[in-house]
Amino acid sequence: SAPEGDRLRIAVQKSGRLSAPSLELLTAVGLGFAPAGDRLFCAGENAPVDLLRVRDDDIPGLVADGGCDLGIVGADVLGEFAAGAGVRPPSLLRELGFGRCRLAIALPQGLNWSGPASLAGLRIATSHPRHLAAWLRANAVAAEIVTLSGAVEIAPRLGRADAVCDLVSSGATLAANALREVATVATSQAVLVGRAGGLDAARAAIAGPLLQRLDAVLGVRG
Ligand code: PRT
Ligand code: ZN
Repeated sequence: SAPEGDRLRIAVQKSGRLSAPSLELLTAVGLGFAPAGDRLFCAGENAPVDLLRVRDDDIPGLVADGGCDLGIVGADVLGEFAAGAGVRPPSLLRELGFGRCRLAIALPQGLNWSGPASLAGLRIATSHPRHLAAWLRANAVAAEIVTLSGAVEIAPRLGRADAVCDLVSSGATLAANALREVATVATSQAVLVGRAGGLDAARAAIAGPLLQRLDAVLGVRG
C-alpha cells in the first residue's frame, strides 16, 4: 500500500448541517468510506483519500496549516477565518451548491429600519464578528459587536443585544423569535477549499482526477 505521505486528507464537518451533504458529494465522486460512527479519522476504502471529521470552525485552520489537504466548509466560516490576522487562508477551489444561506441583520419589533444608519450605537449579536465589522465599516456605521458562539437569535430577548447578525436559510428561526430581516451582509454556501500553496506532486496526482469527477457531478447538478 502507498506510504502515509501519499494519501490525501479531506476535512469535513463531523456533525452538523454540512455533514451528510458533504459525504454524499464525496460518495458521488466515487469515494467510499467505512461508516465512521464517532471516530475522528475515517480511512478511504477504494482510494488513497482519508477523512478528518471535525468542527466546521476548525476546517480552515487545518487546511491552512497543512494538517489536511482539502476541506469542505461554509463560505461564511472560510470568510471569518480569512479576515483574521495571521496565516494565509486556504484557497476557494469550488462552490458546491449546498448549505446555502445568508448572513443577515435582523431587528426586534419596535426598532425602526431606514437603512444601515438605523444601527448606529446599537449592540449587535453575531457569531460572524469579522463579516459584521467589515459591513459596518463599509456602511460607515458605528455599532457595538457582541460576539456569541451560538444562540444568536435569543440575544435580544436576553437583553444582551439590540439586534442580531445571523445566518438565515428558511427564515423560520427569525420569525419564531419575532425578528425582522432588514439587510444581507453576505451570502454563503458550502465550498471546497485547498492549501493556499497548492499540493505536492504525489497529492496533486490524487486530487486531479477527483476534481475532474467533482466538476462532472457539479455540472450535472447544475
Ligand atoms: O459543531 P459545528 O461547529 O461543526 O457546527 P455549527 O453549529 O457551527 O454549524 P452548523 O452545522 O449549524 O452550520 C454549518 C454551516 O451550514 C454554516 O457555516 C453555514 O455555512 C451553513 N448553513 C446553511 C447554516 C444554515 N444554513 C442555517 N440556517 N448554518 C446555520 N444555520 C442556522 C442559523 O444560525 C439559525 O440558527 O439555522 C438557523 C436559521 O435557519 P432558518 O432555516 O430557520 O432560517
Ligand atoms: Zn461551528
